[in-house]
Amino acid sequence: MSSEKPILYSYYRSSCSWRVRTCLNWKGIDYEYCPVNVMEGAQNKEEYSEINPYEFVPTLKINGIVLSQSVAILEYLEEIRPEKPLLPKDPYKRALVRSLVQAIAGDIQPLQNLRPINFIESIGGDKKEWINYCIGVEKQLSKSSGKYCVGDEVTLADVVLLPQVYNATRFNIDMTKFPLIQRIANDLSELDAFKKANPQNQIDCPAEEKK
Ligand SMILES: N[C@@H](CCC(=O)N[C@@H](CS)C(=O)NCC(=O)O)C(=O)O
Repeated sequence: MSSEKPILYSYYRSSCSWRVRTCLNWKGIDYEYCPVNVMEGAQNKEEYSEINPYEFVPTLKINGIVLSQSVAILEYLEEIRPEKPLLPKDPYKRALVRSLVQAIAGDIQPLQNLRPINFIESIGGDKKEWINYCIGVEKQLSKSSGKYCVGDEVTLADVVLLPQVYNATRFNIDMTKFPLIQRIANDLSELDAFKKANPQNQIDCPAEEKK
C-alpha cells in the first residue's frame, strides 16, 4: 500500500458510501473523508465527474488509482487486504455472499436512488414498492444466516445489508415484517467498524441529525 492516505469521496447518508466506509474500517485502513453533497448536485459538477464518470458517490482514491462503483471497491479492498476477510473461503459460501450483495446492490438500492424516487413521486407512485424486494432477502437469509447473513462470520453481505436497513427505516418500511434482517442489522450495529461508518458519525452529518 502506498504511503499516501486513501481519500474517500462520500455523502454521510449514502448507503453505497457507507458500505465502503465499513469495509475500510473493518480492514483498519485509515482514510481521509471528502464530503460530496449529492442533495446539492455536487456529484454532477465537472470536477467530480472527472474522477467518477457515473456521477455517484462513493469514489476511492487509493494506491495512486481512482476507483468507482462501491462493490468493485469492496472487492478491491478484499484483494489487497485479505487479513480480516469479508469473503468466506468456501466457494459455495462465497457465492451466497455475492448473491446477497448483488440482490441488495443491484436490485434494491438502485430503486432508492434520487432519480427513481423523484420520478416515482412525480407520478404519484408508492416508493414502498421496495418491500417486495426485501421479502426475497428475508427468505434467502432464512437459508444462509447464522449470527450474520452467511454463517457466523461478518461478510460483504453484512456490509451492504446494514445501510439498506437504515434506508428502509428512513422510508418508514415496517421492519417487523423482516425479523431476520432486523435481528442481523441490530447485531451489526454493535460492531465498531459499522458504528464508525454510521451516517451520524460522519463530518458532513448535519448537527440536527446527530442524536
Ligand atoms: N452502483 C453505484 C451506485 C452509487 C449510488 O447510487 N450512489 C448514490 C448515493 S447511495 C448517489 O450518488 N446518488 C446521487 C444521484 O442519484 O445523483 C455504486 O455502487 O457505487
